[in-house]
Amino acid sequence: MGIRNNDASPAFACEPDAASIVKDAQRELQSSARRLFGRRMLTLGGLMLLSGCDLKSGHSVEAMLRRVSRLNDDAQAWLFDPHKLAPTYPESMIARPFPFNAYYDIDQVPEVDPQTYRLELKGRVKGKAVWSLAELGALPQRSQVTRHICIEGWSAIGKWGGVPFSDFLSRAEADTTAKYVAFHCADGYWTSIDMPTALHPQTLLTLTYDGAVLPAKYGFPMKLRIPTKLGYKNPKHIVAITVTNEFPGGYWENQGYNWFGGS
Ligand SMILES: Nc1nc2c(c(=O)[nH]1)N[C@H]1C(S)=C(S)[C@@H](COP(=O)(O)O)O[C@H]1N2
Ligand SMILES: [Mo]
Repeated sequence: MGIRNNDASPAFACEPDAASIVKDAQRELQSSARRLFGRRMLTLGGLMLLSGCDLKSGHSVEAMLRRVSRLNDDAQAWLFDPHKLAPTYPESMIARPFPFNAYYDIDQVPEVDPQTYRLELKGRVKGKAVWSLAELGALPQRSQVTRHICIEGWSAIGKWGGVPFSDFLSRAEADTTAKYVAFHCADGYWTSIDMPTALHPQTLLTLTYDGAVLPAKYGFPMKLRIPTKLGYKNPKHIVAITVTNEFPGGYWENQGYNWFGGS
């Protein structure tokens, strides 16, 4: 793991030079294998959060970059292997309150009416094409405590419950040999995933957060929770799911975020 930092790397006791740290980090993350979190993560706060280093407590830039780099390598190992499980955590580690994030402010969160709400299935699907919330709620549910990692430089542990997405796809008689599954959301957001990720045992179509109905800010009525993918691949307020062989892209992906959810 070569850190090409030719400058002396003093341990910053205080007031680190944010610009030079970010520049060093960019250099460190240059190799394609390390572009995991993309340009948008490279703020000082983001680096500090991801590395767990507090520069004010005397960590050197080099030590921080080494930790970011190791985290990227580790994260890639489980982000990209469709068979490997993401870590799960005890409930005592759940972040309270869990952070909200979207491409707009919290006062713009869409209001979805549970009575009239219908989930629409499109594309390469032979089974039931329209689902009410009651019908989704009647399917066998499971919950898991996992870490949500946002490319903007924060992560938090939360508990989501819902229907294993592979079960849902088989009930809906989806063509699981198709390449992609796309998600369209009530707020205009959209994203898409590869079929191996859709079928991953930890990918859940979630209806609850922390044991209660999924709150509006976290994606009512439904969020696809994929602990093996970065935050932007976890669509909230889903209204339509399309199984397709045509590359669907996504809201952030079309603006430069990596489609696979990583490098
Ligand atoms: N519909 C919709 N889903 C979305 C987004 C969004 O703006 N709209 N933002 C994504 C991003 S970037 C993140 S980090 C997570 C945040 O989820 P949270 O509010 O539950 O923390 O939602 C993801 N899913
Ligand atoms: Mo995010």
